[in-house]
Amino acid sequence: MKKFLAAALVIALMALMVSAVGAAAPVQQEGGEEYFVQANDWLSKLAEKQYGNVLAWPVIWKATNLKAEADDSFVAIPDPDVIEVGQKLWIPDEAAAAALLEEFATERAAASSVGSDVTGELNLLCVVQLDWCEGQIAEFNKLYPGIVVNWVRMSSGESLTRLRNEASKPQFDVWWGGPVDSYIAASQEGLLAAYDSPNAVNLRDPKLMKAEDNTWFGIYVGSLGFATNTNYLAEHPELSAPTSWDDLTKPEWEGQILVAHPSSSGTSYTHLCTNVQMRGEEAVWEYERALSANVLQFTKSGSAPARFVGAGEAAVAIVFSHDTVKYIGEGLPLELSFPAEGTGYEIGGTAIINGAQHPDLAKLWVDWSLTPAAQELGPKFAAYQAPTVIGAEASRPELLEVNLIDYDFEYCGSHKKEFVDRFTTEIANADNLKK
Ligand code: S7P
Repeated sequence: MKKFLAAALVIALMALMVSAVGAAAPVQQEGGEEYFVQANDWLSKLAEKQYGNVLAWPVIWKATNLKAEADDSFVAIPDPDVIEVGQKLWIPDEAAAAALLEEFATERAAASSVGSDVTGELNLLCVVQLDWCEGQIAEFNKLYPGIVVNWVRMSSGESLTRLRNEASKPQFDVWWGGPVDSYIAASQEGLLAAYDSPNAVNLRDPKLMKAEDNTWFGIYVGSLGFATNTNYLAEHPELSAPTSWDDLTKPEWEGQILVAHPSSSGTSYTHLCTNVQMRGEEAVWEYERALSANVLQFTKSGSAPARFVGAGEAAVAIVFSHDTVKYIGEGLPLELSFPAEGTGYEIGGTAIINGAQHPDLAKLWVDWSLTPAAQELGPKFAAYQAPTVIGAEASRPELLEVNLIDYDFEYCGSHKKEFVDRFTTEIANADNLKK
């Protein structure tokens, strides 16, 4: 009996060890390894760790999807921006990854080898929603089929940090999307190249919508609002969707608010700088402290709160109104509302990176971004921001027909580091941000 118990214990221990290995450590196999997603992993981060190249993230995405076709212990990843803790990925080894990257590049070049004869590679840092990044690049490739666009999606603040870290050896050629506050900060730090785009004449309001020194250009406009879960409202008839910034600090929303962290997210920085301008540089911290008492969690990405609120994880998200419209279109139970006393708005930007390896192709991207044809593509990819150029019409004009404050982009851009640092030290640190 004793012997049997000892054997059973050994077997149980072995089983425990196997599952512990399966839960975290990579499982090496021929051509690559299995990897189980940990908290705060995302594909570009894994690609950087594994291959020293953030732009190699599609390798892990596509290799995992390929595995899932033949092996049902893998689950296909429909949206590369969403991977779950514990999910099994396939990480090809360096040789397999290099071969896959070459295969993708050849496929993309061959898929459209007609039309303009411009050829080369363009490294794009994309900040808007993933489907828009993908769609816009595919449309660019219809015009410039010989240009292979390598790209990665990052949140605004995260992309600014990346550009700062790479300043001496930039990996990206062009930055596309995200509020211009970050572009203004980047320009002041010498991270952006001036370019006198011939298409800047298309801008509706050049004084507001481009840098005086041509280091950035505005490509869309969007207002900040609240997204509230309608099921939650139905279950709590005493509540209604917030219509004031101060509503968010009321006790009935305790633990029910989601917003991103301003260090990583441009959306959240727009929220912070909106309140700085409305309340003043000192009173704002009192407000942010009261608000943070009701915040369930600060996320990394600005639009994620609307997705999570739509899934019922919390009741109210502070997000750009066009992102709420996108999620309502996808069937999430959300109601859009705005603070009646005034809300902030963004001008989304684009810029060429100082020291870009492919500046001529970056110029093509920027020129194209300032055409009505390029700007009217947004709704095709569920992006409902308003265009900045004459000749392109807003798909959802009502999103800007709200009480907008006179948002001072220069002021917010110049003070970005100071306000974000203060938020991080006094209100909430940026550890364990939820993607
Ligand atoms: O595409 C939607 C959008 O909301 O994404 C940008 C946003 O800043 C990126 O997300 P983060 O908040 O995570 O930085 C906006 O510019 C854009 O309108």
